[in-house]
Amino acid sequence: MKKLTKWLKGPAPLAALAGVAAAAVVLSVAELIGAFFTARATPLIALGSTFIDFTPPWLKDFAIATFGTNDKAALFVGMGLTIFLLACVLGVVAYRKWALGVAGVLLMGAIIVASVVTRASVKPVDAVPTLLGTVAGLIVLRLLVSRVWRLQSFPDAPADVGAKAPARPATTRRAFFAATGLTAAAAGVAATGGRLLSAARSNVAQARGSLRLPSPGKAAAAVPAGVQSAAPGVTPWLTPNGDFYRIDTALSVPEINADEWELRVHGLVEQEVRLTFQDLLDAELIESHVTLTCVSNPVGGSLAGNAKWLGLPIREVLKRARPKEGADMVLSTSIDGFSASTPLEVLQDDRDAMLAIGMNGEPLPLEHGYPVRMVVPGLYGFVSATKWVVDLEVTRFADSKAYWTQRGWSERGPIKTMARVEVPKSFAVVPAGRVAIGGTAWAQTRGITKVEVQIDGADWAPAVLSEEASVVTWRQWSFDWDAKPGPHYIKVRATDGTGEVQTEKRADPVPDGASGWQSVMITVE
Ligand SMILES: Nc1nc2c(c(=O)[nH]1)N[C@H]1C(S)=C(S)[C@@H](COP(=O)(O)O)O[C@H]1N2
Ligand SMILES: [Mo]
Repeated sequence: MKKLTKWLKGPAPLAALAGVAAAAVVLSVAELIGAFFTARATPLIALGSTFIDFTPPWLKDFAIATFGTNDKAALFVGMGLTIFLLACVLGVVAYRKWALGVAGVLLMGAIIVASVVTRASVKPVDAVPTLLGTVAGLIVLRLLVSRVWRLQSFPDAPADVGAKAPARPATTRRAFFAATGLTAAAAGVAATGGRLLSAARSNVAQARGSLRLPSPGKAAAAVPAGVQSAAPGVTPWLTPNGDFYRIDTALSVPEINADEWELRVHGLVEQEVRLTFQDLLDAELIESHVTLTCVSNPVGGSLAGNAKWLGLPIREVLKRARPKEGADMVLSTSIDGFSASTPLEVLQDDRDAMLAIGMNGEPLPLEHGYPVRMVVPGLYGFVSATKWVVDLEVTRFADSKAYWTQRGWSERGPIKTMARVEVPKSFAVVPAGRVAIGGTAWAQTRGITKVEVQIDGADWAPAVLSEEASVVTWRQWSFDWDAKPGPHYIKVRATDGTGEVQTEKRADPVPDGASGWQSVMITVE
């Protein structure tokens, strides 16, 4: 305790504060200058993205289970804390031994530069914001630390390196705090300015807003009336774009000019093909409702969404490229380096896998892949739904591994049959009498032919199925229940179009999707 008080009264907290102010300068100067460079090349985004790339499957799963789609916010908070602590340490080190402090800052700068230049589609000049930020941070660190050296209250402070002895004009704590405060304020202004500047310089959102989608050559099959569950409170059958789950590794949403977008189709093909956005607009497009599902979705989870997609069947593109004998996979890659391995035959059969440009009648939202993404019925997104797609390589599973496969997930990802209870919610308290139970089930490409409900371990009873729009969309259900007071357990399971009952066997999302029956506990009063 005594030690702590002594430490607090000493120079260390001031030096740590100097370190934090210097770190703020590094980041904010880089942010400001970064407005003129690739967005994904600013230190925080590049470091965070690199961290994500090194994330093992269990940690990704833990992050999604704990923070859901706020996992990115959680990452930023974690990074902020880490940087804060490192900055404190570097400040103290710089105070004690300036040369060591400089070495530490340069090392940090080098790490950030390495993480910037190794990002996909980032040019070496994109290191400039970080380099200038590091220089500015060093200057500020020097200015602030030298003030701590010159505080009279610390007579045993290290010598002011580089200053001509005995020039050590005294300064006051007040002057130190004023200088630090000023630095922090300037960093705040620079960071905000950088944000505003990059927002103003980006016109991709604007271009998307004024883009008019062509009408499809083949319209989507009519959606029958009655696809919606009869139970009130079940999610809408068609997911609005704003509510559609978002899962990706992109800390900063890639901004691609549709005019500059180009897809290269190459690898084991007779004919390399290049497609522009205009080629897509001019092509014979199709529209179709498809339910997307994330492999990380836990039993009963909400990482699934159903939308009407507009796009070009990938089959047509592959026809032009003519895959060679022996090819069995297409590796699709996005502008930011994510990749997915999709079986070649799945992209050639009649399930209408597509290069999508429209979602529910609008151009793709930026965070859902603008201007072009893949949509493949029946496969989890991690092996099929590449957003911001720019490259299709026809290859073989034996020769290439996709992003998540390199990180311990499966190389293929057919969607498992799943039924979910949405009302009543887990741990809900409901009045006795008639209770409407309801939810959604899916088994894309096989379809759902039965959903059954089991209450408190009694016999399985069939639920009422809502209309089926197609085998590649989810299907809703409802179940009327005469609820008696007390605690109750509701279980649900689905049967797919092949007659197979959803497995009871519990599996974690890693490596190829969660399985098991959802069980919901509720209380009836
Ligand atoms: N470029 C890119 N595309 C991606 C991903 C990604 O991380 N980067 N994630 C995939 C995963 S895991 C899923 S589940 C779907 C989610 O699509 P959505 O965000 O539009 O719902 O996108 C897929 N496409
Ligand atoms: Mo996913």
